[in-house]
Amino acid sequence: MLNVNIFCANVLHGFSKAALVSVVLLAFPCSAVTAAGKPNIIVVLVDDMGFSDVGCYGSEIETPNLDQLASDGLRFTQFYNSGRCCPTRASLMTGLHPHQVGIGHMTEPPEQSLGFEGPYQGYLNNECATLAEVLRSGGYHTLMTGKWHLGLQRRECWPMQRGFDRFYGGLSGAFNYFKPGGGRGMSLGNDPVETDAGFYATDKFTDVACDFISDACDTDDRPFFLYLAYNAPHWPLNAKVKDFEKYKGKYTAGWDALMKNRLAKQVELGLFPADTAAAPHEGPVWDGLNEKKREELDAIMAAYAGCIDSIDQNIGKLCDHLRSIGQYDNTLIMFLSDNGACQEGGILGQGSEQMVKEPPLETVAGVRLGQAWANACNTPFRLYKHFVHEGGACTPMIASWPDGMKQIKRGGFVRQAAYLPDVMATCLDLSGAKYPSNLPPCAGESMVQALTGSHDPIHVDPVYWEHEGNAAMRWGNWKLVREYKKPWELYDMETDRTELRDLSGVQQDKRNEMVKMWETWATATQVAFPERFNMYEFLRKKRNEEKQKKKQPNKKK
Ligand SMILES: [Ca+2]
Repeated sequence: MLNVNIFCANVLHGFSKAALVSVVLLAFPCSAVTAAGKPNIIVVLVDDMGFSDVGCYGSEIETPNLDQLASDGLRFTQFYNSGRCCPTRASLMTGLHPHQVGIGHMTEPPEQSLGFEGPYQGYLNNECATLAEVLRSGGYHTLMTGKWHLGLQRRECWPMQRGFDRFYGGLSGAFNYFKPGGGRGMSLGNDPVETDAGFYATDKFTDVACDFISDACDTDDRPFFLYLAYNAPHWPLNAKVKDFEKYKGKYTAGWDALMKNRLAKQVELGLFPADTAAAPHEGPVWDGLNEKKREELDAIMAAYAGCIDSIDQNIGKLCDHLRSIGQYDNTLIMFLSDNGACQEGGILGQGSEQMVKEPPLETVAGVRLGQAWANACNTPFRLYKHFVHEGGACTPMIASWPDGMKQIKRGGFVRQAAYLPDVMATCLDLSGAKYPSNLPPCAGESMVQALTGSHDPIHVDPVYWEHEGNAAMRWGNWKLVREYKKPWELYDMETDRTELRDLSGVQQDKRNEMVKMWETWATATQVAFPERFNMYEFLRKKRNEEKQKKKQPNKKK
């Protein structure tokens, strides 16, 4: 539990020490002071953004507002998500592993139910509590805008039924930024709503979030929890033309140059030691591509950069709003991405300048980043979305809370490893809310000590991941990791953050010990292994079987 003195100091900021003591003693029972001093909590989740894509993590993309947030707070150097949209949301929202809450692989698609129950059912089960449910019980207003993606077909899984007082956004996964459609529209509360002509998802989610915050603060003195889940920069990469134009022509030197510049900036920022070796780019060689292709690739990357620039503009708008109503200093803002940059869409992605300027609407078709750029966006790490190597599952994580961080030097780094369930543990710690005793225990540890200056490890016990057969475990500086059907690899993260020197051969005892531990965890967590469960493979098989049935005429006796 956070020290009550910090809360008292927050509430009574500006009073003399003597006055403070007498006010506390005379006017408030201490519990009331504690309640009034609880910080607001905002979790901003972005979608498919790579490790090196914001300025304060090495990017050339202009993100002055996120950089300011980092200057006002701390940046985590080893914060892990779950490598993919749905499992990350499931774990972030519940403080548990995705398999424990029914989203062991993905959320069922809008048009189709999977037809079974269990760890891979594809929607949030009742064996968990959401951040909103927990924080509401702790006296918070609970607000959400943006992408939900934890169960579309079942009303009982929607935000309003899972603890949120107010919701505006998309219940599904990917959607169009300008004109969502095709079964992937917007809802207000529980009701579908049309979008205006000027709709742009990133702007709208922020504007509505600011309105929700104002309404909550006008209602009473209770703190608020906001979950702001942008769909950007997920495909289709619907950048506004002005944001796209700002970056058009800046990527003509290709991915190797981008990686080199970003790593140099990361070293300069102090994120990584100077001798850090970046994982090599998987290719193809930029100069081997023809000029037209390179132009297209420049446009694709500029569209992606434009989407991130727009996120940053909106973070600026959100922070300005908080300042204008006097809530910025006592708000813990956590900013992170749900997985590494996204390679879906082929090696070279999809799209062109024309497609950016005349985007298809009411569809998820459009510009996609592709593997070669995604690889570079996760500099200096290996792999991308879907994987739990560092490029897939390590995210920028900025945490700002000026009132709570008064005693520390802000603008620096939290170098301890942490992961998604820690957000629930932190919220419990800060809010004093009770976690339901009839549910599986929260899988996270509170980050409050780390946020207030401690360098002690957040995790002493190991933490684990699995997503479509890709698997990992972190235990101190050791990381055990594998791709589906490939051998386990073992890395010393203290000396080899970029996973380039596999020690599984020379440290066989350590490898074997950790494999055994991972398997014990996986069995207890109902993870499908060694054969994975993959929802898309399952649906394909089901469709083929149905086709076969239709082909065979009914033989009557
Ligand atoms: Ca994602």
